[in-house]
Order: sequence, then structure tokens, then C-alpha cells
Amino acid sequence: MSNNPRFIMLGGFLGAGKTTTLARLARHHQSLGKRVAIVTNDQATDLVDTNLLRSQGFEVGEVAGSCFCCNFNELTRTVERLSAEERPDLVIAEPVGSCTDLVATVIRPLQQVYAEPFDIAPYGVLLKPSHGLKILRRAGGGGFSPQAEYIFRKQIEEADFVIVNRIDELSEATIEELISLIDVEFPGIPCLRMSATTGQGFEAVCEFIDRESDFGKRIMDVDYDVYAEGEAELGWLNTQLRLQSTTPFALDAFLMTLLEDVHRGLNAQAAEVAHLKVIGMSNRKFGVANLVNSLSEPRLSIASGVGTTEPELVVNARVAIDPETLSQLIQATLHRVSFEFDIEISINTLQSFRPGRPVPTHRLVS
Ligand SMILES: Nc1nc2c(ncn2[C@@H]2O[C@H](COP(=O)(O)OP(=O)(O)O)[C@@H](O)[C@H]2O)c(=O)[nH]1
Ligand SMILES: [Mg+2]
Repeated sequence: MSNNPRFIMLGGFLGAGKTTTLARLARHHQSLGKRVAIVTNDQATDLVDTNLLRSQGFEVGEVAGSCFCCNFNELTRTVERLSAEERPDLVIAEPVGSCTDLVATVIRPLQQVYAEPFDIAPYGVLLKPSHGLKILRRAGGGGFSPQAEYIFRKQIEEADFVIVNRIDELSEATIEELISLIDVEFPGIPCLRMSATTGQGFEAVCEFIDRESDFGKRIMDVDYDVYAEGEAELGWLNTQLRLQSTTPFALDAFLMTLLEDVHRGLNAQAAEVAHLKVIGMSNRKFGVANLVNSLSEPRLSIASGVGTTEPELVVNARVAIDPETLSQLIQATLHRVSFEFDIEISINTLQSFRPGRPVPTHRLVS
């Protein structure tokens, strides 16, 4: 292996398990004595993932305001900031889950334009089984428009390898079906299976990521009109707020009640959830709840176990619904649940929008 920092990017749809996987990957490499820096990315500030990874003790730089591909220079500046004091051995990057064409707009430019050399790892894409099954079966009812499904497919097409995640929740028959659906539509792309939460299959993923070969070359045709329409189908919301109560309340119960109520509200409007997540933080303790599709239920992925009086919350929602409706629904639910828990709420920041048309800084197709 060269002495240049290794650049590992893990793609995949919203809620596929990217953050969970890269936290595991970062811990794994730290345990081998490596210095790891993580870069997160979003269309706006106040990211649950950044707060979550920092709460877990990782060094994290955030590229906020647009995706890596459209803000390539901010990606490289962020990596340079993370390298200012001590050069990392590894930079692990998580792109926005509605992005594709990342080989041409991030990996190739890192190799061909950026002056600092990186040792580029194979580009892995996590497959989200719940939406993946519906989309790849082409049976309809996937919850998203054909344009959003186009993005889902393009994400797989450019992967050096695909990881079917969440196998702890899948039967052997379903795993086999997913792998054969991928093989039929994207022949030749190696397909691994993993559970980012239990760690099953993780070792094989690490082995693949460590491979040295001519990776990051799967350049493809992309119709940017369809891509832009697919991204714009999603309503995006990021908000950061503070809760205040005179007596301690159970933070985890608040997070779950909030997501359950938002879920009910979105189901009433038949709005498909791509990813809805919330982190609550209080005195270095934190809890996280997630919902990754409309048919499942919210989960407390990390329990804080605390009673608290003044936690900070960050909520991120990516849902196939008009952003103004999403914003009103989430604000109304926040107020209702706070009232139920007898808590004062102050919303510090709130941004809600549809992602704009992707206009990459670079697009290298040769
Ligand atoms: N059961 C199960 N849940 C998972 C797995 N990987 C991720 N999750 C959960 O799925 C949700 C979304 O994961 P996250 O890593 O945030 O996805 P991202 O949007 O791709 O970064 C969280 O609640 C995770 O705890 C897995 O392998 N098995
Ligand atoms: Mg994430």
C-alpha cells in the first residue's frame, strides 16, 4: 500500500446504513492504530450523522450546503482542515444518499485534478433491502417515482462492489433474491452481504475495501434531467432545537414518541419516508431514533438511557412530500409531543427545501 492517505467513500440510498457502517469501519481501523478522519455531507447544516459520529468520539468534518460532487472544493478543503495537525491514514467519506455519478464527479477528480494524492479504495455501495427489493423487482409500489428509482439504480451501476446490508433482518431466500436481482441487472459487480449492526459479514467488506486494483473507474451515462427530478421529489428538513423541562424526562421516550407521531402524520398523507432520524444529546449522553421506510416502525438505534431537563435535538427528514408540508407537520408534531411531555421547546434553526439540480464542479468521464 502507498503512503498516501486512503480515501474510502461508501455510497448508497438514504437510510441504507452508511453511517452505521462507516462508524464500524472507523473503529476497526482505529483499533489497528490508524488515524481516521470522517467527512459527512448534506444539502444543509445540522446533520444528525455529524452529531452522532462526533458523539461517538470520531474526528468529523462536515461539508454542508451541497453535495460533494457540486462542492468538490469544499470536500478537499475539509480534508485539508482535518489533516492540518496530523495527516490521517484514512479519510472515510459519506456522500448524500440521493446522490449518484460519484465516480465521475468525486473519485476521478480526486485522482486527476486534486494535487494531493490519495490512495483510492474500491467504491462500495450499500443496498437498502426494503426499497431495493421493491425497485429491483420492478413490480411497482416502491413508494418513489421512476426518477427517484433511476437514482437508486445508478448508485448500484457505478459501484466497484455492492453490499447487501441488514441481513440480520432478512431470510436467506430474500438475501439470495436480492443478490440475483443485482446480478441480473448489473452483471459482474461483486456483491457482499453484511449486517452493519451485528457485524456479520463485516470482515469480508473490510477485505474488499483493502484491495488494491484499478478501482473507481465505472464511469456511466447519467441523464441529469431525470437525476434532478428524482432528487427534487424529496422534501428535505433539518432542524436543531433545545428542550427545557423543570423536571427530568426520559429522552429516549421523547425521541420515539416524536418519530411515531411524525410517522403517523406522514402515513396519513401517503408520503414515503426515505429516512427520518433524530438525535437527542445531553451531557455527553445521546440517543438516536430512525425510521427508514413507511412500512416499518421507528427504532431506537442508540439508547441514551438518561432522564434529562435540557437536551439538544437535531432532526433530519427526507420524505417524498412537499417540503413546506413536511416542515409544518414536523413543527406541529414537535409542539404537540413537547406539550404532552410538559416541555418548553425552542427551535434554533430549521431548513426545509427540495434539493436543487445537481451541477458538478467536475465531471470526468475519460
Ligand atoms: N437491523 C439493522 N439495522 C441497521 C443496519 N444498518 C443500519 N441500520 C439502521 O438503519 C438506520 C439507518 O442507518 P444509517 O447508518 O443512519 O443509514 P444512512 O442513511 O445510509 O447513513 C439506523 O437506525 C441504523 O441503526 C443493519 O445492518 N441492520
Ligand atoms: Mg448517514
